[in-house]
Amino acid sequence: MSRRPLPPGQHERPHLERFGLGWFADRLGFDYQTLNLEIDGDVAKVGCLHDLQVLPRITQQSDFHCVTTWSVRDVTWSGVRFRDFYDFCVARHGVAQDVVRVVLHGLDGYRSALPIADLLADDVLLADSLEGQPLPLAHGAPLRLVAPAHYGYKSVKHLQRIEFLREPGRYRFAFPYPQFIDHPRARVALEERARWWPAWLLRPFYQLLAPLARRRSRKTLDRHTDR
Ligand SMILES: Nc1nc2c(c(=O)[nH]1)N[C@H]1C(S)=C(S)[C@@H](COP(=O)(O)O)O[C@H]1N2
Ligand SMILES: [Mo]
Repeated sequence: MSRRPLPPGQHERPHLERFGLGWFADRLGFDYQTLNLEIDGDVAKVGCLHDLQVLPRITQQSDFHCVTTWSVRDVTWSGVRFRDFYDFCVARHGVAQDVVRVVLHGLDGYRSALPIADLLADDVLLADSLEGQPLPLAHGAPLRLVAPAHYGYKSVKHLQRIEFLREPGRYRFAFPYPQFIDHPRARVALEERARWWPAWLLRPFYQLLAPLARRRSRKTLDRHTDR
């Protein structure tokens, strides 16, 4: 396997395990079998996407980096490029020309956002498959974002709604978590872990929290069927 060095402050874990913010870990009671992806915000025509078949499919391997300092190498995802989805939304829903930010909402109530420019990168996917299998509930069924150059908290799972915004000010990070933990770009290579706070200060703090979050995610998943 590849031996490219991991980004600053990251250590390797052997495989992807369900992980997330504690507040949302218990909220797995939604229907994850059917895709009902709302497209709204600054668009001419609000709508809902039920399948991705209209878009070209790709498979891609990438490393996954969580802000709490763990990374997994060579994860294989399939789905559609966000860029192709965006072109579709421009044509079908009339996304405003001057959209700057996109908010991604999960069925568990989680949300995060990225600048549109970051989402149009080659390696950003809307994934419905992991390691050749349909995306399991554990990892974001029915559909999730995968943005490998950004910390995992931008890769929103269980997508329910994609909101295109002209003004970034209208967005607030997943309540009740403080806004400062959500860096507007969260680029892994630049160690943009959070706003204002230096990465060296956050590393040990996050490292301490990671096992707790992992345990909570695993426990709640055990109460639901598909893994
Ligand atoms: N809907 C939703 N998406 C989410 C989260 C969450 O709690 N809810 N957690 C984020 C975080 S912090 C990480 S590291 C990744 C973990 O992805 P995984 O569960 O597939 O390992 O999902 C991200 N997307
Ligand atoms: Mo994370």
